[in-house]
Amino acid sequence: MSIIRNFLILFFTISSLHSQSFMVNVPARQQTSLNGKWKVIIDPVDVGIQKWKSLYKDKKPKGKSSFVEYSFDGGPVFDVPGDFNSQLPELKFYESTVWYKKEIQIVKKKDKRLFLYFDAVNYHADVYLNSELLGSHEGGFTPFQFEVTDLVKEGLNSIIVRVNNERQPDGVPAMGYDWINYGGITRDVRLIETPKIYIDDYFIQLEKSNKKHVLGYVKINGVKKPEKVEVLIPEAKIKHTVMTDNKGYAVVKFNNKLKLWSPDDPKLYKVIVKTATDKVEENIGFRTIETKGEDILLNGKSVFLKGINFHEENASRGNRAYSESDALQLLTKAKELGCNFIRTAHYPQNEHIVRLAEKMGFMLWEEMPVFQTIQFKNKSTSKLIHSTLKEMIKRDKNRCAVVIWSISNETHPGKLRTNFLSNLADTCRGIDNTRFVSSALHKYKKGKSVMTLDDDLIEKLDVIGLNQYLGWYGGWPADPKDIQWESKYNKPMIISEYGAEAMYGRHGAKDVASSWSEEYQEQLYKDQLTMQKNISFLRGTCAWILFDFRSSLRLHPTNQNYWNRKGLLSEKGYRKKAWYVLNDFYKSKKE
Ligand code: GCB
Repeated sequence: MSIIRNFLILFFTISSLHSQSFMVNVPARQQTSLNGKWKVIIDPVDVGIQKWKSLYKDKKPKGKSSFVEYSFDGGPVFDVPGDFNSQLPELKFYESTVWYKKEIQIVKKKDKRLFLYFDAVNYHADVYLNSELLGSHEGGFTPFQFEVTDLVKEGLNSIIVRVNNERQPDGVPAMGYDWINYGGITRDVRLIETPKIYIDDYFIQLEKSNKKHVLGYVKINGVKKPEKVEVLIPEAKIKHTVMTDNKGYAVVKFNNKLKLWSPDDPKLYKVIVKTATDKVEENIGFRTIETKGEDILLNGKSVFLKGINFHEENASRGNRAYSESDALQLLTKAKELGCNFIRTAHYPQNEHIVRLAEKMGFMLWEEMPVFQTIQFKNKSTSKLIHSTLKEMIKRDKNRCAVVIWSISNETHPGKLRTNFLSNLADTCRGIDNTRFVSSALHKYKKGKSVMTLDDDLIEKLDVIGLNQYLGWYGGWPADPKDIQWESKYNKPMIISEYGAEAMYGRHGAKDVASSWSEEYQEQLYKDQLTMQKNISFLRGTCAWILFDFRSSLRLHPTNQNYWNRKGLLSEKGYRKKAWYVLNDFYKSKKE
């Protein structure tokens, strides 16, 4: 069975077409939402992809002696966007294939182009239009699109998507990760209409370390000769006009004293990008972020990042977060905690979160799903990591709130990994040098009371990220107030994770980890803050984690029951005692 399966996967990988690179700023585009109800077929052994089954053909019986052993009619209907795991009880931990189908009426327009655009599908998507394969996309947290201008029919069209979320050893992430592998069409789906020549991409941000100079580019799709492009910021009276080259590319650069974005004053300007045939607009902020020795400077001023981690999950519903109101719920709690910084662990989260975070005044650490056991030596994994990095940066590079691109989480030090991630850091800077490159590391030399940073990858990072669970995994090696941290790197460090599990409402001994009590977690936060006070190069912390979250790794029947209980809030949003410890600290800590 597995030989046949591997063959089929190979066959489809070779024969399938890839999705196209997507356009930026889709919320601003003329579009028809394809969200809503989609008919589905649950395919636990992935039989629908086999040639003799060809489920995407959506066959109907013809004549008296014919029958078909599947049908989209009469089966379940799922919400899109939405993970499939939470839409039927029997799919709670499901990791295989679900086929989705939606029919749409299309009126073709002569001067327009049409794109089928998926904000994200977890994990592997094969997309069919009227039973023909448009292409495939791998990776659960970034957008992809297909141009369908010449492929759609006048009238009724059918879209079928095979979604498979089976974890793969060579996938990104790979096998073991501490969250629910929510599969499905987890984010918005859109049919986007553009003019023949349209604005495909632009990068409009301040040049690195320069508070007055905007430096970027615009790319126009569909041009055969130079096109005029205007970048307008009406409030600042900016009208910048450039000509593209023959391929539609133009450098954008101008000087202006714009008011700078910061968490205290998250100023955004309406920016309009215009050509003879197309126009898009969105709110963009401007700021600088740089390091100076062990300091982080935002707009030239030293800043401490008061952070929290969260997953893209609505904990009270127990499913993937997908809407603006989900984003608001997460971000409101982070505000109440006193944060100015969020690590959107462990993958690029949806645009609702990123855009709203910027509006509400949070700096963001955005991370690649390169997690622990990733297979760096595998060629296809390497290719996928690089394409995901490009997709992440492409989508969010105009969000000034994003101050850190994190290239990985807790990968095991070694020559291969360090070389790979060093190259990835270079690639990342090559695409966007206006932000920090970081990584959440987890290996350091543990002495009795002296902890020493020691990971070759740090040489390649602007800011050190460190996950350390002193007091939880392995207990405290010494009294927290006596623990010293040493670094030879002369770089700022952010503690990207620390924490402990506690059941909301459970009370017990503050020095017994297995009590799973609020008191133990509360004491751990006090001890961590005592220890952290002595780290001279610490410029930010990111507690793990805002809400309790669902995880298939957490098996204890009474303490966990498939939940990771490290939340400062229970899944219902009730505050545990540790919340108040961190809240007091953030309130008293100057930025
Ligand atoms: C980690 C991981 C995170 C886990 C967390 C934990 O180091 O980065 O994904 O959820 O620890 O709770 O153990």
